[in-house]
Amino acid sequence: MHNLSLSVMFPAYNEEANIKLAVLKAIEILETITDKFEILIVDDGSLDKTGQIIDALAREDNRIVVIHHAKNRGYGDALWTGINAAKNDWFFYTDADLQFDLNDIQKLIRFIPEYKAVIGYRSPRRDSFMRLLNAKGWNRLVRLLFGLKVRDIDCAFKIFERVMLTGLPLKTRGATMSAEVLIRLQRMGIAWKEVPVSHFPRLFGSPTGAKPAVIVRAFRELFNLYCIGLK
Ligand SMILES: Nc1nc2c(ncn2[C@@H]2O[C@H](COP(=O)(O)OP(=O)(O)O)[C@@H](O)[C@H]2O)c(=O)[nH]1
Ligand SMILES: [Mg+2]
Repeated sequence: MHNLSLSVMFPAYNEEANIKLAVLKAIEILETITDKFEILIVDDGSLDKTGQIIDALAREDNRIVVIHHAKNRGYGDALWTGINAAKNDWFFYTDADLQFDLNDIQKLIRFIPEYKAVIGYRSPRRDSFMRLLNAKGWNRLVRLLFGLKVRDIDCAFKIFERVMLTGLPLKTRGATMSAEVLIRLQRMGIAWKEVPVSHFPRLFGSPTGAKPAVIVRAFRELFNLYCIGLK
């Protein structure tokens, strides 16, 4: 599928130890897949050298687009910035921390355009026991409140038809956005395909997904969503 029109996005927050390799690997793999791709990196107010590193990468390669948030605004907000800046037909996003193998994108692409969304699930997920426990609780809660049936809500390895995403009236801007996207698609009757993807322990930098502030915001946004009945 060498004419696949693809936008690949990395949200990045303090990933100076990972981002360059993540992007260079992505380019190497994407070049074998399609002639029409762009890479968007949204630097969400990083305090380390992430911003400088990605600016330098973008200067060398015009397929790389960099967006900086002046301050840290959160995972979902960075994702939303990326979704709206993307120009190609299919929007794929993943993490900038090298916990995924971008080669697995092939496993997702196989199911488009038949499916408008193809989403990975980490099999097995290589995170700490506590993270796995938290994730299990979170998945159960979202299923209970919204009836969302999906194996791994927060797996950052998903591809969507871009215009379908830009059309969603998303209310959340924190980590809950991953859940909100899927809840809305499920309610719209959009079928997706779930595909197992490899996952690796984080070797450099530190995870922020389990920071208390991130968790508190996620619960607040989830309950707000529940209260408004997701309109
Ligand atoms: N935009 C944005 N990205 C973030 C933030 N925190 C983490 N990230 C990025 O999101 C991805 C996953 O973060 P990580 O902390 O590894 O979460 P985990 O894999 O769930 O433990 C990485 O690419 C991070 O750079 C944030 O506050 N804003
Ligand atoms: Mg991670």
